[in-house]
Amino acid sequence: MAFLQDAPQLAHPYRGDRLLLALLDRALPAERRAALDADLDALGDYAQMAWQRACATTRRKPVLTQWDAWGRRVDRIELTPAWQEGAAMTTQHAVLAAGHADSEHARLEEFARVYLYHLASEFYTCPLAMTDGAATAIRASGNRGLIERALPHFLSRDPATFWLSGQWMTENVGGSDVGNTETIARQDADGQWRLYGRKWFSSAVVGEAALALARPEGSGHGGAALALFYVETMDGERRRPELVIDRLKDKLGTQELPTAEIHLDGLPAWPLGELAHGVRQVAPMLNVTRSWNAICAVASMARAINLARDFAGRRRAFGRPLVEQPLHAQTLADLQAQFEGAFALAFEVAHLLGRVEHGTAAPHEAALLRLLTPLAKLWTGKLAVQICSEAIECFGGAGYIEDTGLPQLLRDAQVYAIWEGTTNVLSLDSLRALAGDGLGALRMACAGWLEGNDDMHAASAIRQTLDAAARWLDQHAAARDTLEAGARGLAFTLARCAAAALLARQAAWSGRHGDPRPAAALRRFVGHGLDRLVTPDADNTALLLG
Ligand code: MFK
Repeated sequence: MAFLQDAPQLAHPYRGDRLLLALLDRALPAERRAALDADLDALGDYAQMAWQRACATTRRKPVLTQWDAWGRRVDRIELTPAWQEGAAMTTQHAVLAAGHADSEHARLEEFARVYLYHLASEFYTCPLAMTDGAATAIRASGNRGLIERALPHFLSRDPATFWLSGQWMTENVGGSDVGNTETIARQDADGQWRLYGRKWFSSAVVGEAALALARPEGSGHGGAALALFYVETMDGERRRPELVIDRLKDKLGTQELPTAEIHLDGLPAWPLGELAHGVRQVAPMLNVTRSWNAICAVASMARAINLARDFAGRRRAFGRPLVEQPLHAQTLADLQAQFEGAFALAFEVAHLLGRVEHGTAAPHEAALLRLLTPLAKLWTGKLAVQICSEAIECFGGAGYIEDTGLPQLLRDAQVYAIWEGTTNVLSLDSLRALAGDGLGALRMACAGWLEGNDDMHAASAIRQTLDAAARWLDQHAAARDTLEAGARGLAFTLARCAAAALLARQAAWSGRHGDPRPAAALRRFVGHGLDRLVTPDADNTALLLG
């Protein structure tokens, strides 16, 4: 028999993930750490099973049937197995409920679950993120009626009572610029608000509720005139007739996720708060879903590296395993160092979110969270594509073949840079955060994270780069177009500085526990450079686009 190559084997996503284990050991009190173990172990088992199942079955997409045989409109969506298992997995392992528990560690404990569940869930985590965001925005609104009505469902630990919520913002006229929203909210004779319009990307159409932006009839143009509404989609077992599914999207990736185009034709709706400033009211939701986006992006990196590293031990070329080939080993180590930085930043956002929500954060940390959330989202979104691309190249031609399961990693990763705001939209959002005291908060935080660090080269590189970023901001603060043109470079620079300082904190802790690997990751990460600042040249840009 001719040579047959062994397939890569997925190491246990929880028990084999030294980063997650070390983070939880460092950050959590012993009793909380121990209580978390059973859920994480089970989610890791599920992830391993789901990977084997995906490798052994032909992939399917959800199917929309709009009409039954007798001409009735039914809009029935048949879901893939992981989606059918989603409510049970979510509630059994308290994926959402954990994040709203009464503890400063609640969000960290939630996002550890999300990290393990995400890929196995086949992006069921997308509507989960929106449900989590909806719970957060409704709580922030202080609307007692909606809090009592919706949160017990969104945070349920029982699949029979669990509800998913969507986030209906995007319309044909605006994905980024939602201030153009055309959906109208009209009050009927009984005082009931009803929504009329078309939503262009609805990823939780199988859910039971949604938060939707709409323009109350007669209010003006622009974002400030929008209001935020809560809607329910079901009437008992049937989808409400005022919600019409036009079609499912045919997407590059996330193909198990039934993303729909929908029409609202008088769907009953309830305002969360005042009938204006809907974008401000939906912001708590956006910041939560952007945190999910960052954690899910690092989950994709972890999966790609997990498989590429396993394969490097199984595959021989030119007389030895790939892992013993100096250039291949160098490539894998570079991926590992970038991943460790991204992991540290994404999970810091998660932990910080819980501490800010719980009221135990230091005074500067609310501004820090406001800045780190877009930074983590935009940087991890881009890095996930790079890492997944490089990792599938580590398999040579096999990485390009569908039924290895590897191309899907890259196709799916592309969504992280687009969902919840593109890299540029998030870079501009980081300018909003910097207009407050974001940079001061970041500098203070980095100083704290560097305490106990003994890598003087790394510490000096971080400080010098933060100084350069501060000078860049001062220099361009008054020239809005220049500031915006350079916003992406600034955001990447700040994200890399934060990640390096967080790696230094982890390296100091791990060093005391006998593990030198985080210190090695820090050296390599800083070696790749922190400064990504650019000096925008408007004349040059105009010539190139002319
Ligand atoms: C598995 C992974 C999980 C991921 C789940 C993915 C689900 C994906 C499905 C989707 O729905 S994707 C679509 C997501 N769409 C977006 O994310 C919209 C992208 N566009 C933006 O984020 C724009 O920046 C934005 C719409 C917010 C701009 O709108 P405006 O109206 O031009 O904003 P403006 O006037 O600057 O801000 C309005 C208010 O909101 C201001 O407050 P004030 O009214 O008090 O002045 C802002 O400060 C505030 N604001 C804006 N962004 C904020 C924020 N506040 C806090 N945090 C933010 N991020």
